[in-house]
This record gives sequence, C-alpha cells and structure tokens, in this order.
Amino acid sequence: MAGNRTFTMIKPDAVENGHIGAILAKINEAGFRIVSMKMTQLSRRDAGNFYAVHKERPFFGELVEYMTSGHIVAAILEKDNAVADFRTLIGNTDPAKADEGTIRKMFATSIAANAVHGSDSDENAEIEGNFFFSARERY
Ligand code: RTP
Ligand code: MG
Repeated sequence: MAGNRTFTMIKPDAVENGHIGAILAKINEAGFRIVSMKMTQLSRRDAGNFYAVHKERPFFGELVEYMTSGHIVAAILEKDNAVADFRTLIGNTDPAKADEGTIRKMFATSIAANAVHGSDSDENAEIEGNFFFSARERY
C-alpha cells in the first residue's frame, strides 16, 4: 500500500566511509520504498538554500562547509507515517545520544557529520524532494 513520503540524504561522511549500501539496506528493511534516488554534490548556494531555515544558527557555516565537502545520495522514501518513522530509524541528531540500532548510532561520525538527513514534516519532505527531483522523477 502506498504510504506518505519523506526525503533523505546520505551525507558526505557516510558516502566517504563506504556506508551507502548498508544504509540503503537498513532503509529497505524498515519498510521504506525508494521512490527516487541520485548521487550528487551540493554547491554552496544549494546547501545555503536547502538549509536556509538554519541560517541564523551558530553551526550554519560549518553545516554548509560540511554538506558541500563531498558527494551525497538524495532520495525520496515512501511508507505509512514516513516522516516520523524515518526519524526514529535514524536516531538523535547527536550520534552519542542516538539509540542502539539507529542509522546515526551505527554510521555517524559526529553531530555535524551525522550520516543522514531526514525531513522534519510532511510539508518539508515535499519541499526537499522537489529541490532535488523533477516531477517525472517523483512517480
Ligand atoms: P537533519 O535535518 O540533518 O535530519 O538533522 P536534525 O533534524 O536531526 O537536526 P537539525 O536541528 O535540523 O540540524 C541540521 C543539521 O545541522 C547539523 N548540526 N550541527 N554542530 C552542531 O551543533 C550542529 N547541530 C546541528 C547536523 O548535521 C544536523 O543534522
Ligand atoms: Mg532537521
């Protein structure tokens, strides 16, 4: 049954450390369908736009620097209750505080280099998916 959608990125640390396959396996095992997926690299302008909501936060400069430092894998995922269930699967922003078995606990390096992104609302999931994928890539 088609559920609703969330958006994720496998971040530069996890790509660099060879965890793409293991992270996608965890995503599939948790019952998400991969609707759209691509490997790409963000420009500084892309990252600034994507994270515009955080531009006043003290870590914004570091975040843009980090997210443009290497390749990322962007994907739209589908499942019932996708946004909340995906955030449970990835765990706390800080991997030191993330539960055992979560993607960030298993694969993240630090609070900044925390392996994956997950949308925080249905509305943002749609905005973020549209940022990376054209209409015909989102069937
Ligand atoms: P995300 O958006 O990546 O799924 O992560 P999140 O909701 O758990 O965390 P959020 O508050 O939205 O922060 C976005 C990303 O900024 C980086 N960050 N660094 N150095 C720091 O204290 C700090 N705090 C946040 C992380 O990469 C976080 O995922
Ligand atoms: Mg967030």
